Amino acid sequence: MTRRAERPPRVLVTGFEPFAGDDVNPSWEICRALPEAIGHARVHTLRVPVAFRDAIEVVAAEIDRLDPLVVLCLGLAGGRPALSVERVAINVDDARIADNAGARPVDEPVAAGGPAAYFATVPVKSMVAAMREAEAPAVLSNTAGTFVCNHLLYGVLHFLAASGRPTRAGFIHVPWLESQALSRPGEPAMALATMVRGVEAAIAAALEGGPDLAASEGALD
Ligand code: PCA
Repeated sequence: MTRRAERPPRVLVTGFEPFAGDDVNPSWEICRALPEAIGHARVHTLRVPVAFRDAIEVVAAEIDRLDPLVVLCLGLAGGRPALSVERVAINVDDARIADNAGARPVDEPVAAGGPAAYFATVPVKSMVAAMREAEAPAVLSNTAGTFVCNHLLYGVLHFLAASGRPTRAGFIHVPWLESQALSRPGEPAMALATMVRGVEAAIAAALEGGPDLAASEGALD
């Protein structure tokens, strides 16, 4: 009798194309710098358009193709000083600027009739702790904003809930790259190597599974 070799688990990591006039997006630069494997999992990366609807469609199609254990989406949050693991996605699009396809929805639901919010299904506090352990400044964030990043996290969680897949999904917002901060004096930035180290540690923690760490990361504001 021949035994079929166990297929290694997969992790899908997505990054966004540049937007808002920038020529680089650190979220995709991180994807490009990740190793081919983290622990036992093979790493697959995907570059996602900064476009409402399309962003969800391309990631959902890749989830269907790969059947990953974990999906981790990355996006830029210029002005934040640390890697921010998002706890929640809300069912609203409220765009301050147009997306790369020219769409600028105001107070539209991501999914009509969907729940008001979804919690990320990765262990967010374990991920924050793992990133700090790897000496990458990290925080837990309670808002992913109301632009394409929140839209994508909500859409992926909504898609996974409907599909019944056990895939866990989460989102990390990242700061400006140091090169981007040169033209933005006083703005916080982080070296690409630090971001990559932190994201690798977060992925390893997300792949471990198990219950989340019961440590307070609460905020008063
Ligand atoms: N950041 C934007 C969308 C793409 C990106 O990298 C956001 O935070 O919504």
